[in-house]
Amino acid sequence: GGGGGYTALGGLHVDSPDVAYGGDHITARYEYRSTAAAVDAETGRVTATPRSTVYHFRTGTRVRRTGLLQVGWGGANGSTLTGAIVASRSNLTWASRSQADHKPNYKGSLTQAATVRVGLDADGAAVTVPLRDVLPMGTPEALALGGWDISGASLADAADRAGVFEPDLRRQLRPLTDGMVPMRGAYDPAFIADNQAPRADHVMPAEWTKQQRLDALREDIVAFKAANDVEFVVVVWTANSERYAEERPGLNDTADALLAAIARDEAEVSPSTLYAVAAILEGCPFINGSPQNTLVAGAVDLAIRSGVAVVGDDFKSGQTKMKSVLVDYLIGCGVKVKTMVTYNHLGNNDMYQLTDGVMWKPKSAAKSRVIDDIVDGNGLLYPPGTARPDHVVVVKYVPFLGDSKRDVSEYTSETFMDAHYTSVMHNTCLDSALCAPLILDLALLAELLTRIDFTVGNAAPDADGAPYQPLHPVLSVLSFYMKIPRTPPGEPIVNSLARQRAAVENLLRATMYITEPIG
Ligand code: NAI
Ligand code: DG6
Repeated sequence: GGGGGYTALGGLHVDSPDVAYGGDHITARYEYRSTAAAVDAETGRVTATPRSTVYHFRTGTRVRRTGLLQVGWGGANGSTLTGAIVASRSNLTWASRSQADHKPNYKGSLTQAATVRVGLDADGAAVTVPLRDVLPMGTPEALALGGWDISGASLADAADRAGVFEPDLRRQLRPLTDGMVPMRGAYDPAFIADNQAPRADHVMPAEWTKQQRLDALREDIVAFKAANDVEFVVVVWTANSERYAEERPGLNDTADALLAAIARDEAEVSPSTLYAVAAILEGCPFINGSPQNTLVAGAVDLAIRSGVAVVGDDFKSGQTKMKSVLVDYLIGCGVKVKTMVTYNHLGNNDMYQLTDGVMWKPKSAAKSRVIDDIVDGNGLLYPPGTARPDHVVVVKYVPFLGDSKRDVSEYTSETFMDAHYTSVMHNTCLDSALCAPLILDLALLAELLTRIDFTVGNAAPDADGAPYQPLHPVLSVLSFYMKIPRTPPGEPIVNSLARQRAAVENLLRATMYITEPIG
């Protein structure tokens, strides 16, 4: 390519015999080129055989009127995303100490603020389009907003409590968000830290059984849909990190076992699993933004059986995201990472509840398992059976800092002739400003991805080929957003952020037969 590049904002039309724009659908025939690698067990020699698979994609063009139900709506993430969308709907502007006229925006969101390269124009300049323009996608402002919380604070009070937005913005948001009150939460003190008890003033009656709670959550979803005239709802868990629930055969290993466990009021069915089951039974994609095992095998089984999308686990927002870039860079350059010593300190309610050692366990595990495939992919630096990087993860609660998260990381590596190479990084950002755009993307992309179906093979379905099928309910294509990505059974996990981003982009490109390589 030649002269620079620019972003075109007028939409995208693909002019190809392989792409057809119908009334309700866009269909595309896509040739996917890959390579089969056969390794000779004795010599280790690899035989690479290029192969080509034809896919036919079909994307519904009508964006459904969509609602976003956040579990933990009155938390820092929930109130921050809500405030941003409400501010944008009302074109609010606000002042900070350093700037008089901030305008609402969605920086940090892949769908709203990132671009995709389409190709070169006649002058050799690279043309990009907003990622949201590749396929018909919903807008943040059109999302109907709601959710549950165990705290009865309105979204105006919740934003004050979170202390994320500037006071000027919170003052202007108040009349617009004071009437937004979460639905009462399914609270079980056995699953979150005791230090959350003082805020649990808005909960389902303690004597209710799990089945009653599940039924009530399902009724909440139905009522929300009717009240907001929405036809599609995405449910996102952005409530506190819970402890792990016990997993055992007969309790939660299959869909039937899990439903039976709820019916007999088993203590080990967590609140988050109840929300997940309610969402799945109501046909709503469920996204688990925290690290606990909400999506027990039985919940995943239920999702697959019901054909309802699930995404997990734990939003990958800050330090972990950076780790999956930096380690990829170092190892990708042939540098052997030996130690990663990483610290977080912040003072929001999420961190307060993680001071409980039991609740910290799942978070600690999630933060520690984020580079596995990057290390496994370099058997020169890390031969099988040899030591992996020594990875230390420390977090501390520092109330004065509120939502402002400090992340300090030190990576010590070996490079040429074993010279030591040490890299130190310090990031500061509002924890919720890192996370809110991820929740937004997940809601919009879940709506889009459940409008895409496909078939494999040369014959188009309308020419008696195989019928279209939806994407697998475990939406691993959204791994970009998750610390420990969930994948369909047998599918490997990808941790590298670049590869995860490419997966989103490649799927969108494939549905439109855009063949320009990413770069
Ligand atoms: P927060 O503590 O401000 O909000 C959580 C909300 O959940 C609270 O309002 C609480 O009352 C509510 N809640 C607790 N149990 C509930 C239940 N059973 N039903 C309904 N509501 C319930 O926390 P924040 O900062 O908003 O984070 C939310 C979650 O997102 C946490 O689990 C956190 O670990 C996770 N997360 C956050 C990231 C970030 O960058 N901010 C990144 C990765 C994960
Ligand atoms: C303690 O680090 C608080 C956590 O909730 C994190 O803010 C969250 O998990 C994000 O983690 P990370 O590692 O992506 O910054």
